[in-house]
Amino acid sequence: MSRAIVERSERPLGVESDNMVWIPGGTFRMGSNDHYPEEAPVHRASVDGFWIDRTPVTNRQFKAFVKATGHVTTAQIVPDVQDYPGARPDMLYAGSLVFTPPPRVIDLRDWSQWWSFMKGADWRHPCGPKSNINVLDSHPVVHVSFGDALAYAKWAGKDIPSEAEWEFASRGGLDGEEFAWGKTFAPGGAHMANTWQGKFPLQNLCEDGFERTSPVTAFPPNSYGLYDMIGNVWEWTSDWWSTTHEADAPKACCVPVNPRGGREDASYDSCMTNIKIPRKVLKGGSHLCAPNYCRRYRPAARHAEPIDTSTSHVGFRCVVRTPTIQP
Ligand SMILES: [Ca+2]
Ligand SMILES: [Ca+2]
Repeated sequence: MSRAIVERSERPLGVESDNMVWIPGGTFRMGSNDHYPEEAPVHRASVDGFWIDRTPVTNRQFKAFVKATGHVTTAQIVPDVQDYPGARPDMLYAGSLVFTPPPRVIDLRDWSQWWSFMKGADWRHPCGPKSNINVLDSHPVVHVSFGDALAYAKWAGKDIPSEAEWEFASRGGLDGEEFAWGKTFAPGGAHMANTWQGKFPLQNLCEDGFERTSPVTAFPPNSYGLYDMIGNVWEWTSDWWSTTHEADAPKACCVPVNPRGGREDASYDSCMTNIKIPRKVLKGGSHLCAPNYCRRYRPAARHAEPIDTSTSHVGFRCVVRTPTIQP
């Protein structure tokens, strides 16, 4: 299982943390033809080797970053009306999207029933102004926009993974498999990731032990030794959103190397005509992914997120692409 893991003996320049894993480069089948249309078509992609954080960035780590830099997150800043033409003035306050189970659901397509833009919700107050992270040091940081994630990465001497890097790492060498751990969602009945059991969004059975986020090593790692690639929190990638993947290359020689996703100007939400915020690709699903609503607890799954948006179920992890030091 650990054949592909190179640890402490070969550390890249500039990386001081032990909490990264070397992912050898390779060619893999990216995407899936068996689920949502945005995951198709399956196509070959190649990535060079890179280091990736073993876990999502935790509250403990983000706290150190904020302490060192004084960084103020997007959720803590009152939005500028010029950036949001047509927005209601009473909605322009500092806050973030918090999952709030509704008393009933009329239409599962209307996510505003369970997402509330809550004043005072931010990374230190994940469930709103009266909540805190006092016992959540080892949980993933949430309520971070793409800019917040990138600022952390730069401070740490790292970067945000591309979608191809993220998906390659999440597969753990199990090329083309449905799940990051193999063919079966819960092998032998064991939960391999923090997802949602029961009928979303009204009934959370918590059979995996967690209603919301979980400590980042609570579930088994994949074959590369990476925790929480699937579930717990969605993770930012640096690629602009595209509604489908490119077609598979006709010949092996033409397989894209280190592909970088779509174009910024094609990433906008076509349903939002007055506000143009580009969108990045999120990967891995979260603790809110449920069989009846969002079966995105798979490496191929992807989701579009505006770069200024933060929520209680989105976090990130970082990569480093510098070569290794030869021992
Ligand atoms: Ca759960
Ligand atoms: Ca995750």
